[in-house]
Amino acid sequence: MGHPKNLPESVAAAVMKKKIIKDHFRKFDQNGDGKLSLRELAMAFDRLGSTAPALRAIFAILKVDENHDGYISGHELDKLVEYVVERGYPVNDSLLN
Ligand SMILES: [Ca+2]
Ligand SMILES: [Ca+2]
Repeated sequence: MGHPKNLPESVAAAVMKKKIIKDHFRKFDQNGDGKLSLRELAMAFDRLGSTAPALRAIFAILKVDENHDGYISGHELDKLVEYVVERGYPVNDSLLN
């Protein structure tokens, strides 16, 4: 069996990680329209350390753009966060700067 004592801590860490990622992407909404364009996404992925940010942005939009408007907005952003977590990008406090 695992270590139940550690569970709350890891859950908290996962929540914090998602919050950092979400804040990170929100920061890259540079024209402030509440949506992430392909270009804004690419810049955000670049900052995350992606080796092919433009390509990654396209994949991300294909994966999470539910209303097919070509932008990430609303709860699509939460799906984007899940996608980024799955990809396993290194997420740490340096993204907050
Ligand atoms: Ca925008
Ligand atoms: Ca959309």
